[in-house]
Amino acid sequence: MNNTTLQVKGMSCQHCVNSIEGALKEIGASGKVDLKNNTVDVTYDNQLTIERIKEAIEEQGYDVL
Ligand SMILES: [Cu+2]
Repeated sequence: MNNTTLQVKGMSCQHCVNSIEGALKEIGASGKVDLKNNTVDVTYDNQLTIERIKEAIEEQGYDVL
């Protein structure tokens, strides 16, 4: 398993948390949003790439820094 923490811009409430964590789950990753630090902690296996993960978050309307 790979683990990475991404800085994500635009997350503000529980809706954002659900959108992002849901989108990550959909592609087979597991994400944990930290609203206070504007980060998403992502765990994923080698079937996925960091590019795919960023894309899934950006598709929800957030900017990955
Ligand atoms: Cu929100």
